Amino acid sequence: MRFPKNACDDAHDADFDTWHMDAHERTPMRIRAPQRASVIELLDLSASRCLVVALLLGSAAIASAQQKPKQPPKKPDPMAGMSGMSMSAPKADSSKPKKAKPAAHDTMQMDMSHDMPMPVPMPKGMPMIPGLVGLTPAVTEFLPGKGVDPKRLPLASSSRVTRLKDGDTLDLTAQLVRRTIKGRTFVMYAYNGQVPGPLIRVPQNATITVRFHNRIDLPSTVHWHGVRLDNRFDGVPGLTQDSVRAGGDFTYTVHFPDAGIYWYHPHVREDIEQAMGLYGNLLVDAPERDYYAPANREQMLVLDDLLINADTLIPFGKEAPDFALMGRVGNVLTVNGEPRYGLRAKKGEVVRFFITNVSSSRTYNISFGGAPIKVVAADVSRFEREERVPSVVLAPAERYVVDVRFERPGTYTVVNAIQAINHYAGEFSPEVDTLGAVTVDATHAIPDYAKQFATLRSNDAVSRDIERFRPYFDKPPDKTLTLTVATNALPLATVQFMNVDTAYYAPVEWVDGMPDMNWLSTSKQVRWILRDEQGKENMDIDWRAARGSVVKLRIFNDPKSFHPMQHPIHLHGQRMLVVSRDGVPTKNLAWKDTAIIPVGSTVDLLIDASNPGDWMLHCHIAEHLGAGMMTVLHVAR
Ligand SMILES: [Cu+2]
Repeated sequence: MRFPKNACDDAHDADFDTWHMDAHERTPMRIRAPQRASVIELLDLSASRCLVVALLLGSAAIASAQQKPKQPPKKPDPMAGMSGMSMSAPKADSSKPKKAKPAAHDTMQMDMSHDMPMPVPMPKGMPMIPGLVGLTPAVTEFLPGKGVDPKRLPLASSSRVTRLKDGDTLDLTAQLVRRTIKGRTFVMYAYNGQVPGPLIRVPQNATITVRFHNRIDLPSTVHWHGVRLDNRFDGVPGLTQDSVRAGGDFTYTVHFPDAGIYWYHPHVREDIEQAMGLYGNLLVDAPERDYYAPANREQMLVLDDLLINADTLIPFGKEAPDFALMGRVGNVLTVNGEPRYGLRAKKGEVVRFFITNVSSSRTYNISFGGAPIKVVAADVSRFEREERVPSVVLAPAERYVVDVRFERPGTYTVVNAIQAINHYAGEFSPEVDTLGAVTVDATHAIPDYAKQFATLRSNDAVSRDIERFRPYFDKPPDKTLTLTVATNALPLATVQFMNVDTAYYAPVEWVDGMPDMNWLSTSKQVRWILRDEQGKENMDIDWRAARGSVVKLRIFNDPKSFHPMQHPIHLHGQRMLVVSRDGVPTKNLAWKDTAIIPVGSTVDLLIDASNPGDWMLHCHIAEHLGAGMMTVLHVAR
């Protein structure tokens, strides 16, 4: 299949030669505490046993009388692209979910007609809870390209750099592709046949035209994440445009006012489309040659996770997202679309990594085998001051730019080192997933940037830009949102379990410590909520700001909700500062478009509401967005 070529499409950038490095195998490394289970681990044999047991025992454990959820009144629906993305999840009593008695929640009847027999992979040593065995999510299963012969589809390739200049045009096609992951072949999605999609590299202040062609089997759009562009091209169906039907086209004009690392993805059923490969980076170059300190090389790291059971992908819910409680957390971690990342570097080399988390729900904590890390920039700007950090935490949709120096020859493992939680055992345990490795040879890097790397630069331009916002840092909030959840018709066992489980919680849940309960929950039963100070929720909130105003948004993540967990909150089309968390001011600021709100925390965000239009604010956990966790900030034109 050929795509129209434009401008410098496919112009290969030597700096990115190692984008998808090696096929040569390394021994997978996984370090864990003894006796501890990992969600990363696929449950192979025990999963199939679990299925057999599940099918045998299933119906016995099921309560009767499934209650059909009531439909709420019709409202403008930014997710109206397809039924499953509708925000019209049923409203249950959400006032104080934690105190609700289990009996107040309807129980779910097993409905075999939904044809989703696949059991969710459980981590080793973690049994399904008996009351859930045999249940399946109350949705029809969906996987891309039903009935399509994978052999007739193009094999996905790795991402290539597409350099565009002001005024250029790009054709971007979302299409079905064949991908082989760990020896198994799946039908998935890609932009222009590439996973990640083409790396669109543009100079700051460029305006480009993107002719989007939707050739997948779902409606879609393209959202230009973090870019403060014209509202008409923000890609939100029902709010800024109609969704692009399968086979349809839409032309976007994208203007890039800020340098840095951004990304593009669909805004329709992200839980399916983004998870199946529709994501790509936008790299915006500042005109200043010394915008960043010098580095020997640039690398993109796009972090994703896929949920695979034996030989198949775990199907998605057709009518509504499943995994609605804590989002779909994959068990195969990928970097740039591949299960293993590799890079060969020279001794003393300084590598600049542009890291993006495109996962549906997973938060990462990335480090480089002990190599020193300097954090340089975040979502929408550089930091006021460069800082040495031991690791980098990225919630879904966040980006960080880090410089790493590999001083000595040898192998440096790129790892995700986190605290796992087992909700059944009530235990936390350290877990380290190896994402890849940097192999450093004895040849010395030229030039040697040791001195520049050792220097922590101050970015005065960033501080000066922020200076005019400082008078607003301590003002009272203009808007307060509480993050919580309402449920209805969940399985009784889930309700009973969660009522006990919320006695302990982690500020951040790094893994899915309750995969079966999570899998069974769909957005028909779970509604995630942004609630304002007047008690209005999600799309009912009427939130307006004057153009050019500085809006203080306070977000509180209620630890007493039915299922407390962190939420990465993303605001479209504007930039914001995380000015404080739990009353502690942030000392070193960078402009952001996504901020993680840990459980129990209160985070103050200062929004530079300078871009007119209707802009979504939502949780970037794809299933939480699919379960209604969104509102709109209207900035007057
Ligand atoms: Cu969320």
